[in-house]
Amino acid sequence: MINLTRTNILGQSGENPNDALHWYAKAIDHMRGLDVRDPRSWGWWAACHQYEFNDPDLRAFWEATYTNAAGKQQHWVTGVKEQHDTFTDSELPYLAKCPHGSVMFLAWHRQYLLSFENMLRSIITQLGGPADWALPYWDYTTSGEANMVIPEPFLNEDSPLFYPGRVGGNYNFYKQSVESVGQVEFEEFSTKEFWSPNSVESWPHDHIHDQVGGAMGSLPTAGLDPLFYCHHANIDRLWTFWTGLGGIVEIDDLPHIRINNLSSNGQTDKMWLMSA
Ligand SMILES: [Cu+2]
Repeated sequence: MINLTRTNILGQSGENPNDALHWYAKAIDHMRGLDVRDPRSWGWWAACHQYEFNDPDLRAFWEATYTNAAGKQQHWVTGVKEQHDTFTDSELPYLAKCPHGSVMFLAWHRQYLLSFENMLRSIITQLGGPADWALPYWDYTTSGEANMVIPEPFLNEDSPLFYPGRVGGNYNFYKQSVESVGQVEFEEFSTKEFWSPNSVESWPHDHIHDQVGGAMGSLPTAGLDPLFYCHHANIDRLWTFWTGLGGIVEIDDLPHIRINNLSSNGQTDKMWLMSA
């Protein structure tokens, strides 16, 4: 069995083939060239989370361009048409599934990241990368000041890790983030009655989204920014920490409708597994 370990992006330049970040960038570069309806494309995974092609401001992120290695302007996501023409009816059940503000927030993103990571690993091994590749995480909580800004490799406009329109800033999240990983009941730790302060979803999750800004600042575009997946890898890591702290899990009194929604809404890993 292969051991898969997610690594901290701190100290990874993206230039060193021994770094997870290096192969992350290579996979992104490969995925960008594929049509949004291809489950191996960058756009598909962003759309799996959420999408919106009608609003002109949001659409601009889906239509952002970059200069490819040959010096030609190319779209990050190709194949975006009108809102109702982009995907077929059989594809729609797998898209726009992010359950923010619900008790499924952490679990859904955990499976989403795992499936995304498996997909990228299959691309990375095809590109000659390591068979034990795992998603690197952005630890703005415990790595000190250097990780509380947008990490350097993501700022290089020539890198596939770049995405236009980020606002930047300095996120002094250490104290608040660690405070949120406490011994509280799961729903309180996770969402605390939908977005109120001091749940892992509102702080640091939402604050990182808002303060990075650009595509990361809106739900229907967040998955377009390569930093998004490193952010969520850290949120998933906080959940693991919380579990290790002996977090109290009481699921008996959860409304059944939420659990039922998970399967009846098509929020299964069928498509993700098929595509991995
Ligand atoms: Cu989400």
